[in-house]
Amino acid sequence: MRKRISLITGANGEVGQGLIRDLSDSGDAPLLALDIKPLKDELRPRVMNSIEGNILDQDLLDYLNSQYEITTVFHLAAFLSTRAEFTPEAAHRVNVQGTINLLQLAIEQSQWQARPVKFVFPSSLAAYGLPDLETKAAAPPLKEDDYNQPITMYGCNKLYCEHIGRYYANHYRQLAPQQESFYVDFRSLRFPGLISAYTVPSGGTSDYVPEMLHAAAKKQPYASFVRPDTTIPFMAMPDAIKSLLALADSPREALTQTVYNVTSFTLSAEAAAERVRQGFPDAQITFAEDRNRQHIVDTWPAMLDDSAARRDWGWQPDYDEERAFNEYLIPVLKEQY
Ligand code: AKB
Repeated sequence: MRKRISLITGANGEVGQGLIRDLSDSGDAPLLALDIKPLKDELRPRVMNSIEGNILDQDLLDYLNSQYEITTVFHLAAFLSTRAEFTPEAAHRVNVQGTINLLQLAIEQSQWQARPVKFVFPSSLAAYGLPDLETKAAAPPLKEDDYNQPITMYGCNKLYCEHIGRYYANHYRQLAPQQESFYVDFRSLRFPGLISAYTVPSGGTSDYVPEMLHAAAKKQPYASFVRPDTTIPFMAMPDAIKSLLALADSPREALTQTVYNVTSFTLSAEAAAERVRQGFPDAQITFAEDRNRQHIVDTWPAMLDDSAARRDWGWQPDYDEERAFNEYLIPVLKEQY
């Protein structure tokens, strides 16, 4: 007998850790955590099994296929946008081939279980690419199909994987004779920058806000790598987890598209620094622009239009800017350090 589980790849990342906490609290299907690094000790009791391994290792994925009945895949593993620019081809392998490997696993599981496996894929505002700052300043909140011209390997990978997921959901092996219509129930969210009170992300380009917060909580000075006026949307981690779970739980018939924007509040780097100073009056925040990372963030929209998610599956964030900083980030950080 194979064991029924939900598989989480990239389990040790900031979204993975939050998802493991929430899913294990709600007592849903047992969890199988997969990550290139060993799972944090405090999360181990929350999962049925944790595996240290690479999503490019086909033998490992074959082993998982033989051992488990996987009902849902939360495929979070990825090289983030800054890290991916140092080794773009390696990022492409992990972000694209890794995703195809997981989709293939999900297809085989769907066929074996005779029902579609759910595949939940976080995409990113990095899938957008605005041509210049004037266009960014004048743009309304962007819908999913606007300005899909990313300038990073990570953004290209996310945009492509949204499409490849749609292919696996609707058109896989469409020409095969007598092919039964097994498919993967692929659903994707486009996240803004995420801010967690528990973890500092690594290798992203929206990291300046979580980094300035955690540095202030640890009484360390911080130099932001983007200019004070740099503006993109953000979301507190509890809302990110809430949105992933809400999309995963939505009835298939309610979903009119494969990819949904979700967003909470728009914030400039200076406004973020001001929020941090209000919570930590000794915070030492300066600005030292890194031209290359600045250029990446300048192509990302200031606002996302998440009306499709609100309409189709009732998405609504719990944390606006005020609540995110004053009821979640600052109090939790004060307790932590
Ligand atoms: C990154 O900065 O690469 C990520 C993202 C915006 O998806 N946080």
